[in-house]
Amino acid sequence: MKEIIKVKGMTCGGCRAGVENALKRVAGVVSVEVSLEQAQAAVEFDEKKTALKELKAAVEKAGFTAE
Ligand SMILES: [Cu+2]
Repeated sequence: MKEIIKVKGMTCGGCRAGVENALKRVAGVVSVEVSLEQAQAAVEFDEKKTALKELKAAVEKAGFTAE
């Protein structure tokens, strides 16, 4: 399935890459597209292996706010 996560706190390409890498490291994530301009991450994942809650936790752990 695919979900859009609102990400607060990204200010540059480094932040964008940080969020992207944090999400890609989560088992079950198929693809990640992070937009700095739109302050969001589009994540495609296998819902049998992970959940939206876990994806948001990964973003938070990377130092950003996920909504
Ligand atoms: Cu940055």
